[in-house]
Amino acid sequence: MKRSMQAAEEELLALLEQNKRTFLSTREMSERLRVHPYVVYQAIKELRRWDFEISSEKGKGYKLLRAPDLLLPGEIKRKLRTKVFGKEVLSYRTLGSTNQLAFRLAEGGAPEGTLIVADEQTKGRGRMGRSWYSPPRVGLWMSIILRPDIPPFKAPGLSIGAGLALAQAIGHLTGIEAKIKWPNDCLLNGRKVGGILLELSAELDRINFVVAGVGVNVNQRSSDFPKRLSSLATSVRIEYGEEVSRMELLTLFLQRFEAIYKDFKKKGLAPQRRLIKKFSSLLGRSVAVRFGKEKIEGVAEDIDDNGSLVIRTRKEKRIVRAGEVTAV
Ligand code: BT5
Repeated sequence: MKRSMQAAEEELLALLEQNKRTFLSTREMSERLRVHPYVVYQAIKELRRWDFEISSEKGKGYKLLRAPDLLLPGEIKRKLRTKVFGKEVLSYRTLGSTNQLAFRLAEGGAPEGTLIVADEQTKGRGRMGRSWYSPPRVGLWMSIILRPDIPPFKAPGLSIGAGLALAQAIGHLTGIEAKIKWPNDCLLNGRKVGGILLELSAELDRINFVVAGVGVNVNQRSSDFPKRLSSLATSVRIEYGEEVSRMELLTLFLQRFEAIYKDFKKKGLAPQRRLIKKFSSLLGRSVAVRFGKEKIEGVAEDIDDNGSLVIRTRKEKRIVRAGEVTAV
């Protein structure tokens, strides 16, 4: 399995950053960090794998030349103002899917709030076997482990809660009004900028854990998207016109999501009602919803406290827990 960024590497990095003008020898670093020289050697190798440019000169040692824009665990923990989310952080250069790893870790007992981030995903997944395009360094590809004491049928509301947190975080950072599109999309100017994937381990009446996977296109240019996505997808940078800090967006999102999650466990989405209405791209519009083999048409009237969509058809009111919606 791939390795997460380790504490030794982050400590070494901090040392190199403090001494940007001078070379540091392996011996000096090993003494200052109180680790074996071999650990220093391995850590340098790993940092180079993460694209840190580190020059080395015989007899002199190592010097940091350039650091890439990364989401490192130590920095995330330092910047986050949360109580539970991100107290444990695992950060990977590349992973198949953060959700897949999070699920395995949760099965092994990882605590609530554990955050897994990857710079790139090679098998990023969407719902129903679809794939999620997750190229290196330009997006937020992350999963959070949650252990809410709620019945499983209430879990879909977490997807709306996460979508709302994301829309608010993007709005806060850029001033652009992002929208949530039931059940799991976040839109900027009508195009998909983010998606949520909830995966559940549950018994009939109780949840063991939920993995909340969140993908956000942050710094892609239009030309970075493959053709099949170019008319559907966008990034924060494309709409805002400037590169934005992934770290800042990550921390804003997690802080907001933690607050919504805390309320959600006690009262569902009720406390967010007003905001959901404000941010929703569908409410009040004529829509068609597909779920399984069924399709219904009507007006999207509301999102209830459990995150279900309430549709007013010509004959009746229908409550839909999951599905695909299109505006008609
Ligand atoms: C989603 O699925 O929107 C959920 C996406 C969740 C991704 C995160 S990333 C971190 C975590 N780890 C994972 O492995 N996944 C989660 P869905 O509603 O099924 O939408 C998938 C569809 O969105 C695809 O079929 C494409 O049409 C489109 N799509 C794929 N990649 C995209 C991207 N980067 N930006 C916008 N749209 C994309």
